[in-house]
Amino acid sequence: MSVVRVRGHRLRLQFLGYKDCYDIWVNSDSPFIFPCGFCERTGRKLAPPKVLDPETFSWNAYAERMPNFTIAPEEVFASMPHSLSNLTKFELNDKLEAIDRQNSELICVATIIDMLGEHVLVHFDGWESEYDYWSRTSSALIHPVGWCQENGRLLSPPQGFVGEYFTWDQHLNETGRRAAPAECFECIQHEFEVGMKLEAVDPRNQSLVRVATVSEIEKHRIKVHFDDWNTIYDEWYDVDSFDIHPINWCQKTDHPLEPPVV
Ligand code: MLZ
Repeated sequence: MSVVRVRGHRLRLQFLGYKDCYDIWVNSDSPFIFPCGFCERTGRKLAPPKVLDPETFSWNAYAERMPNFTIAPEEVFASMPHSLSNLTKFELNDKLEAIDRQNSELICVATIIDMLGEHVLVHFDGWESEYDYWSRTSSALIHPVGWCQENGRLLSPPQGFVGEYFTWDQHLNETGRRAAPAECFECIQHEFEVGMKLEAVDPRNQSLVRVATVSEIEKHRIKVHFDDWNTIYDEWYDVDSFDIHPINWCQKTDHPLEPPVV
């Protein structure tokens, strides 16, 4: 990716060779941005710029061909030392029960398939990777094996499961994996309350951060109302979202803040 704009603490990133409609905004200390060479160093697959061959892509050769191209120095990546080691108690391939973020009424059989610092990548057994998400270990989205049974909730079995009813014992046996131990999960209760003020990224124009108010709370997410905007624009954010900030965050990080409209 390429940095195409800097706004205070936030960066607009463009996928090299792709249209700007795919651009994303991140905080400059995001744990999900890495220096060139990170994938090679850590055995991860790097998707190269559009039309280039993933087998032969090299950053140095690419930089030589492109005018005005500089490689971001390692020291600008605040989270890098964190990302290089596993700071959680999970191990790769541990099994768990996790909320499907796209169908938040479903709690499903899942596996940890990657780890970065304080984050784990949750994959749903038998499903395509489109449902995968990175989660903090403190998130209320993830639970240990047996949580649904203890809490009287229905557990969605892996896609393609055939049999009368799903049991973890059998699934762990068949996959040869362990259940993530309970101490991996350090679910922290959030302290948001309805009416609290905050600063939130506008999901419709991600370059903007607006004055906002918590309008509803759930266990793992809050509904955010943008002050003086119609409630149809209210938006849900996970409590650990990187796009919600305490008041005065914009001022402290030298980012413009959009005030209420009136
Ligand atoms: N309605 C969807 C639900 C998918 C749930 C996936 N959970 C990981 C479907 O059946 O495709």
